[in-house]
Amino acid sequence: MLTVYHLATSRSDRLIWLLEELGLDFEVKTFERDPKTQRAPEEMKALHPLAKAPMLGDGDRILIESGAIFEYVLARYGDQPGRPSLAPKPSDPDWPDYLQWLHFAEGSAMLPMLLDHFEKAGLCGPVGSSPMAAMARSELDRLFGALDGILAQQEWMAGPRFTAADCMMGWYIEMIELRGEIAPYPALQRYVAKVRARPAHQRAMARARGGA
Ligand SMILES: N[C@@H](CCC(=O)N[C@@H](CS)C(=O)NCC(=O)O)C(=O)O
Repeated sequence: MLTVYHLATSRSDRLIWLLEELGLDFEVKTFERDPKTQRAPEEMKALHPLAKAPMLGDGDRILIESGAIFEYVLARYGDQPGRPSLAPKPSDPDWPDYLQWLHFAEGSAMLPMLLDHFEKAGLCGPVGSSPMAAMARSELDRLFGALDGILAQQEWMAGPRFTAADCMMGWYIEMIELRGEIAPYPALQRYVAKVRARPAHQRAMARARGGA
């Protein structure tokens, strides 16, 4: 049985979503953030010294790092009869974009969003005073505009069909909406609506928020 060690209100939403899309059996063990630091609680350190969410438990292995966990799940459990194929094959014309967006989500997209978040939370000195603020903002504006342009041309991140790259990037694009910054981007708005209409996404969010 696969176990998602899930930190409430975190990136681990997207792993629960992937497993729901694949129709796999799994359990979710939810941890609350430390109320003072907002960091992962001590109990997660007992599972993995880096205490990062998501963590995936499979037998006696515990893995961290979303992109690696996605590749692991898709390679080991994804390509089986009766399961939707969410990872294009290298011979598929969508494969390069799939691979790029699967890893872009954590490799590049998160950093400016986190910098902006920490800056707004006052962790970089008085709000608006850090040179990082302008850098993060201009990077985010460029990124949101680019994603909007891409999704104005195609249905999903890698092309015409939904792939695991949409679980990685879809969570990020939902963050744009949750931050109240999606209004200038009509294609991103349409994309979020499509993501939220997916039954697997709805089941996943119910589980991530504490349902079964
Ligand atoms: N790139 C990593 C980032 C992991 C990460 O920083 N996760 C956050 C949750 S959104 C976390 O565990 N924060 C708690 C902490 O660092 O103490 C991944 O995608 O798995």
